[in-house]
Amino acid sequence: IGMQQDLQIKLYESALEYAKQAGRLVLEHMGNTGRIEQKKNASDLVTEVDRMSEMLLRNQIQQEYPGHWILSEEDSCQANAYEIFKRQKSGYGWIIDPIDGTTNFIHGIPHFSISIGIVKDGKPIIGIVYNPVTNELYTARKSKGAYLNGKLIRVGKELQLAEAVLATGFHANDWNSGSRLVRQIDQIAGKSRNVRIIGAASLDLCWIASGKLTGLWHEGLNPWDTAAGILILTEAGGCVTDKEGNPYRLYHDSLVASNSLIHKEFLETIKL
Ligand code: 2AM
Ligand code: CA
Ligand code: CA
Ligand code: CA
Repeated sequence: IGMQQDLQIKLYESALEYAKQAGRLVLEHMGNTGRIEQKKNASDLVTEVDRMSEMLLRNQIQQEYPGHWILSEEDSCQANAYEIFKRQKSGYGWIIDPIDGTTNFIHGIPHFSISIGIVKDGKPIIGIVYNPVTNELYTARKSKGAYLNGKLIRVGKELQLAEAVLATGFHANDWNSGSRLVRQIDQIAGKSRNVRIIGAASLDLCWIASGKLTGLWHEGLNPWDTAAGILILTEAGGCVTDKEGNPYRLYHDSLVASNSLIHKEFLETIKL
C-alpha cells in the first residue's frame, strides 16, 4: 500500500509538471497559432500548437513511464488507442487533451486548458486541469479532495434550478433549429438563473467543482474532455451521470454534471 501511495504521489507530481510545461508552451503561442486546420468541418479545428502541446506531453510520459498507455485527442493512431482504452482493464493510462477549448485559444479568448487524467485499472485516480492564461490549476487525487491552486474546493450550495447557473456546449456541425439542445435550452432557460456556453468542457466541470457554475449538460464529449474534470468534480462533492441518470462512463455517454443537490431536478428538466 505504501509503495502504491508513493507511486501515486510521483505520478501526480509528474502530471502537474507536464501540465505546467504544456501550459507555458501554449501560452507562448497565443495570438500566433500557426496553421489552422479543419478536421471534420469548418468548426472542428486543430492548430500546430495543439500538436506541439500533445507531443510535449506524450514525449514526457513515454520517457518517464514507458509502460503506461496514452489516449490523446490529436494522436494519429487515436482510433487504435481508443479501442485499446476500451478493452484495457488493468494498468496505468493517461488521457490527455493538449488544448481543451481550441476555438477559444484561436480567437484569443482566455478560457482553455491542458487536461490530464490518469486512470488505474480503468478508474480515474488523478486529474489535472490547467488554464495557463488565468493560472487556474485544478487538481484532484482519488479520495484526497479537489484543489484550486492548492486550496480545497467544494461545489456550490444551490438547492434548486432557480438558483443555478448551468453550462452546455455543442458542436456547430450538429446544430439545427429543431435539435435536442435547442429544445432543452427552451425548457431550462427560464427555470434556471441562466445558461452559459463557455467552450471548454474540462473547465466547465472544474467551475462546478469550485462553485462558480451549478451544472453542465453536454453530448458528444470524448474521454480527453472529461477524464480529469470528473475526478475533480466528484472529489469536490459533485455528481456526474449520463442523461438517464446512470453512472457516467468515459465514452459514448451524454454527460450531466452538477453540485449533486440540483441533480434530480436538472435531469428531469432536460429530459425530452
Ligand atoms: P476541444 O476544444 O478540445 O475540441 C465545447 O463545448 C467542448 O466540446 C470543448 O471541450 C471542445 O473540445 C469540444 N468540442 C468542440 N467541438 C467539437 C467537435 N466537433 N467534436 C468533438 N468535440 C468538440
Ligand atoms: Ca478538438
Ligand atoms: Ca476537448
Ligand atoms: Ca482539444
